[in-house]
Amino acid sequence: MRFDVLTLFPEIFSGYQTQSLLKLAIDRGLTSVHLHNLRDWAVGKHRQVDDKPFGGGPGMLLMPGPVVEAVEAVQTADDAPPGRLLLMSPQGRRLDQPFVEDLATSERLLLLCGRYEGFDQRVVDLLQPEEVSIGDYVLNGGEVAAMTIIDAVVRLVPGVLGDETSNQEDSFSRAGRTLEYAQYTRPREYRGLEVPEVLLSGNHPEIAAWREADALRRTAERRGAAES
Ligand code: 6GU
Repeated sequence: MRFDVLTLFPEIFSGYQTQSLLKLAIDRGLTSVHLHNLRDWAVGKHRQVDDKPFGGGPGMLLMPGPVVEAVEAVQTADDAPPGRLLLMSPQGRRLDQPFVEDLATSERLLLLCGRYEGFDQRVVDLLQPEEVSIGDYVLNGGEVAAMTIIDAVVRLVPGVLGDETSNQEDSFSRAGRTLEYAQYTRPREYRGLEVPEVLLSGNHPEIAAWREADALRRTAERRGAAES
């Protein structure tokens, strides 16, 4: 799985790339992340990438030229498949686990990050990206959203998680897409709070039933009724 990130601030990704599960995936040869600075496609003495909106209004917009040319150059740079182009935008399709699972089937994702007040509309009209939002709140730029998408997708790449079953038990991944059940480790008692007896029983059908019930209860409590 290959990720290409197009951003004005590639350095935001440096710690993430070298410190996380992503690094393990890169080291295992299961994924690669290629960072591209949009400013490399800017022209003129000032390498300008943004300008004021026609018609007035606050903030600055990313100009179409550097963005469109950057995407075209990156998409055709080598013999990698052109991939799916995602544009980070609070107006996009909201990310959830089914969407993440769908993205994880792709061989290559291109993540286009904006800053300031967004992109000139012609970026969208020409490139026809899939616009993606990570939730209904406003970020200062798409970088944190792109990192979120990479983080969620990379853990679904086969071989990235040590234990292949571990993501199937996570919140939103289980059958019915409930929240995850409560979990306990040692000690058996801590400050008067005891681990539920059933989890110590060794009775696996009973443990599975307790977990299912706990997941449903938590989901109903926190999110309204579970889906299934
Ligand atoms: Cl993808 N970008 C920005 N700027 N804000 C957001 C977002 C993306 N998703 C939620 N808020």
